[in-house]
Amino acid sequence: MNDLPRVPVLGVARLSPLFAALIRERHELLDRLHETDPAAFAVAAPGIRAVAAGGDSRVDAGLIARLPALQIISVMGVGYDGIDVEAARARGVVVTHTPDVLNDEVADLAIGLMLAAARQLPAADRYVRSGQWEARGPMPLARKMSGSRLGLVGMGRIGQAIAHRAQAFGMSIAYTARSAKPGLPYRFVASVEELAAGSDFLVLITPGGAGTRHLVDAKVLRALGPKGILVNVARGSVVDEAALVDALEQGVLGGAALDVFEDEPRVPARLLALPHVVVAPHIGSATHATRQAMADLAFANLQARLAGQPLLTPVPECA
Ligand code: 8YV
Repeated sequence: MNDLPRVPVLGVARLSPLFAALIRERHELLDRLHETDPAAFAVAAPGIRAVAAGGDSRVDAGLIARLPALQIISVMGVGYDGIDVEAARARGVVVTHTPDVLNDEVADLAIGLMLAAARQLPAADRYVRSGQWEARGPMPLARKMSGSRLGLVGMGRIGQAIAHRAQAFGMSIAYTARSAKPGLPYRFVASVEELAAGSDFLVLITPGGAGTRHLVDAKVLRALGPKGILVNVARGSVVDEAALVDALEQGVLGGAALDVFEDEPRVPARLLALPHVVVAPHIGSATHATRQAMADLAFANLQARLAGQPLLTPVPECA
């Protein structure tokens, strides 16, 4: 594939610099040209063969329609809910993503957020730094995680990696998914609300998109209850964020640890004002090693398509 000709590749918003660097070595990267210079984009569009995106990028039918020579939308991310896969498929454009290479990383973060929320680690850090330890003595007592009940919303590859880790904490594990996964040693529960009612931690690791929008609503949060902790490492769209803020403010829900939000990078001020909320800036896969592995896989998919070779990891709809 080293002898592939250089082609114009359109980069869309939230493209990783690691993926961008790989593209620049072999191709001409037009980074957000459709947004920054519409006149130049109109000239370049007929020649664009590939779109490079991130897991949280948007590529809609309108953009796809303006790219008549497009062959691939390569997403550096496992999630691709921002991509109009139907519009792409209808045009013979394949969509690829980067599953598996980030399973460990996202699962590690989920466990980290569970511990952070249960043991109040960010608050503990603030307690020492602000001098409160010296001034007031010991911090209020926290919650035990080991041996508690974990409910997983989603039992795909990352969900299974989280469950595997949770077993080492002696947690009892139940999950909900579209259907029960045969062969797994975890209890299947058909509804999210029922799962929440029987969980101390409700961890979300399900794809985003229309099918899961606001799956976690006021009723689910009430079922999780005043001692329950919500952890979201999936997509912000899975949770009704306004209902979450209300539930936390009113003590209907015990706490939350969130890596994703409905309108990233904006996080509601009311959420940030709550002491029993732990927040992170969408860092599920954000380590050097994992982001490089994702970039390498996204680039390999792009090159394979341009060379007419089999794709490594097409999204299921394009497989
Ligand atoms: C990153 C993600 O946001 O994989 C995903 O679906 O959300 C994340 O890993 C992103 O894709 C990095 O480019």
